[in-house]
Amino acid sequence: MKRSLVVVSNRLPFVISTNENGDPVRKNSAGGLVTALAPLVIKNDGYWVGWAGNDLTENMQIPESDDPTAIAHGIKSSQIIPIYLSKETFDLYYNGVCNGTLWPLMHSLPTLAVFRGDQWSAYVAVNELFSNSTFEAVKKFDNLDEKSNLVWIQDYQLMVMPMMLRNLLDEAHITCKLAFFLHIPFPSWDIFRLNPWANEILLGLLGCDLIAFHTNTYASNFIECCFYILGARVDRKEMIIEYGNKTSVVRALPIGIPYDWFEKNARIAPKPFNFKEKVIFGVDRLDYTKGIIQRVRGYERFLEKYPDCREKVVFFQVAVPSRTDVEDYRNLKDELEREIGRISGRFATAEWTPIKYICNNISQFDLAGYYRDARIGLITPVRDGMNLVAKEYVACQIDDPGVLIISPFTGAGETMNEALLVNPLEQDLIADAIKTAYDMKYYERKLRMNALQTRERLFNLDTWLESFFDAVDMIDNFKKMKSLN
Ligand code: GDG
Repeated sequence: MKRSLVVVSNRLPFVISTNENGDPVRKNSAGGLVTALAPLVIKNDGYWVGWAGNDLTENMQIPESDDPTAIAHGIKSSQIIPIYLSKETFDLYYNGVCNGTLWPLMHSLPTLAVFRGDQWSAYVAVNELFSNSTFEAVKKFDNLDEKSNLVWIQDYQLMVMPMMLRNLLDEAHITCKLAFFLHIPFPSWDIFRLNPWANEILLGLLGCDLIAFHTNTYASNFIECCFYILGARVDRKEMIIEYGNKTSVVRALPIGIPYDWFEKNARIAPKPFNFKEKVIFGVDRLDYTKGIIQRVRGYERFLEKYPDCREKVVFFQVAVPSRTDVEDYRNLKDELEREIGRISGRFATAEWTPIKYICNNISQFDLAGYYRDARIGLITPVRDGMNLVAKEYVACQIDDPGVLIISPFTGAGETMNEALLVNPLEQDLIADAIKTAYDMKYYERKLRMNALQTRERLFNLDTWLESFFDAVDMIDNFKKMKSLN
């Protein structure tokens, strides 16, 4: 079924930069979200509202795509509604509130969060811009009375815009469902209430008909926050919230990966490692939530505790530079590099380096080869909404399967029960988990990996999209099921 659809996300599926003649060109973005949502916008002739980078100014035309291999190639410029932000506003909104306040708080690291009123005002103002632009996009729909009309808002950068948009749509008597997906964790009430703007965020989200999260834990944290902070009426069993005259349905809809793509490319990706040692592999955005420093120290403990394993393993960590405008992220990079240098200095021999480290982007195609050839996938965030890397590692274990070690403080860790689960904060446990994985016999690796693969193959990215649209189409039925107190 084709439906009228607007996707709203902080970033468009490409950034605009200017070529040597000063003309704007699209630079494609990769990543799970673009892979999932671009085909959806193309199929439905929908619109996409988002920011296209600092180079795009109001007098510029959005160019058409000149790269037929890009996932977003089929999205015409007429389907794009760009958001223009001054550098100063972007800094307050994105580096300030999104990365400096919400990111640490939502990952239950409140002491890293900075709360500043001027930044918050910019966040609200930017959300209003998004709301106004989305309203203009909705007005282009063929039928403004159609019940399947949908706006799908993505992630924590846009948490107050839903209620703004709901009010605009209601005043104009336009029929349109609003849905929201949060890609990061929703913390417990006790953490969330530390945010001085907690009420505004909850009220903003309650402008949606459907509010979806990766896990039941996040969904129930959100319901409890609405109950305790706003005093909303909630039905915990049916997962429905009523506040004023608005009713919202809450759901856990865990995201998956394009499984077949990874499995297929793992068969043809080039061989990345040319050493004989077993590879322990990690790849993450360089972010403090990913637990990279703790992981490196856990590996150090492994080398200390199991000296026989020295020179038989190499830990290969890829850290993708991220949010380099934010001081905490620059400090993290310095600290990580100091730790890697220290540990290498401590254990290296003339023939052997215990850690190899790349601080750069690598393509997902090449990554498929890294995953395939790593004996151990070591994925230990201190907190992570889902973590797609763990799922991608599993999909690429095509022949002699490796062992996944994962932190239970990730969305993925809640269901990947056949992996080795390890608390990322305890170095001894990381050391022991690496040893267990190192020693694990073929039949046990195969048994565990088969079970992990079966689940991820089934609950893949397409399944996620289907479950999302099933939930959207059931919203009106769900709302009737409430028995609120
Ligand atoms: C957020 C939430 C949630 C890896 N290296 C490069 C690269 N990758 C790809 C991986 C993977 C993705 O990036 C990373 O996904 P994660 O899930 O690990 O992490 P976040 O970026 O933090 O994503 C997270 C996710 O949203 C989805 O809802 O799982 O919890 O934090 O697909 O293959 N991509 C590019 N260059 C690289 O060098 N472009």
